[in-house]
Amino acid sequence: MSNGIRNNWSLAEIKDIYYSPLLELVFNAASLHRKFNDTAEVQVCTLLSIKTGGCSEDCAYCPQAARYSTGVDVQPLMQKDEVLSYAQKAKDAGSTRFCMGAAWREVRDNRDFDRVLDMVKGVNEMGMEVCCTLGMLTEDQAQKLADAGLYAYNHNLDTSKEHYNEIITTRTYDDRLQTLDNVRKTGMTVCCGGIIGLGETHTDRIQMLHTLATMPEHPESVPINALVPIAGTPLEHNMKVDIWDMVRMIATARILMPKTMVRLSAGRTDMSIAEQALCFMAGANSIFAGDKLLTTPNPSFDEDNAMFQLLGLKPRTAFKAEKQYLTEMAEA
Ligand code: SAM
Ligand code: DTB
Ligand code: SF4
Repeated sequence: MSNGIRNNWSLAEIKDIYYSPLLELVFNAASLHRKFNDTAEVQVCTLLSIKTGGCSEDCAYCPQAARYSTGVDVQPLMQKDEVLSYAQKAKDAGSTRFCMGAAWREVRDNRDFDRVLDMVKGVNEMGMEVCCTLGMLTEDQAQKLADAGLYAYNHNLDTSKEHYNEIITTRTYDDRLQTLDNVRKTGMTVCCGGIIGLGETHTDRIQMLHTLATMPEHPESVPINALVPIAGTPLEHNMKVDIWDMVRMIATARILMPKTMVRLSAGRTDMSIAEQALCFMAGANSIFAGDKLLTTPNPSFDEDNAMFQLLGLKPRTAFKAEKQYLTEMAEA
């Protein structure tokens, strides 16, 4: 707590922050952001779906769940060389983190996993922070990924424990927490956040933030996704997420977890530059770049470059936290 990072937030405290007057909330978040981070910097991550569609889970928002007809073509696991050439393109376009996603319920110990381990090694050797999101992991599988050079593992809570069963029934919240624990034990960084617009209440959002902010170590990155409603899924007619809800969520996350990378994730194609600027002001300091997320559209590199120029933002360099740590150690 001496470094200003707290893991003992109460629900009542979070509620007070979340419901504070909006401009006051943004000002407080922006002030803390300035204190803890370089506010001109935004981490640019690129996503690639390395195995698309045909997933056995029933996540009500997801275009890749086999049980909904969403028009997503099922694709087998990509070849390593093809993935590495995407990673190189992303690096050339200014991304410093490359995240590979698979529409799997969980990792299985088979040749596909061995191929993913090879991809992780390859991207790591290119000097990018490499991240995967592959579903549930055992501790042993997490260790194999860490040994291959995986920098971060993404596994979202998506919503509150209370609302979880309304969205997913094929696995439990505790399964999710167990995977996060397995990742943490290996020393890899944790990327864990959620989605707003699933039909949850404000209390659900507060509860999810409470779960994240009271973990023994805060996730190093917290993606905040706005639901991208997908035709054919149970949530296809959900209302568009209000930008003020997005700003409130980001600002609250920033205050609770001041050093965490808060990622303005899915939903940017529906936001103006002015709306995204408000999110950066409220403490967002990471985005997914490239014209596709996993299966849905995202602003192009060119559009984002123009936005960065306009707002005076610059991409964060790779492995910055580690470099800072080494400098501090050398100076101590
Ligand atoms: N299958 C793995 C899993 O579920 O952990 C990894 C891939 S999964 C697509 C990664 C995350 O994408 C989900 O946890 C969810 O937060 C997000 N996501 C999926 N569909 C979305 C949508 N339609 N709108 C917003 N976020 C979405
Ligand atoms: C995260 O929180 N959002 C990203 C990433 N982690 C894997 C995924 C968003 C997916 C949006 C729907 C799609 O493109 O399929
Ligand atoms: Fe499968 Fe992940 Fe989509 Fe759920 S979110 S259906 S686990 S790909």
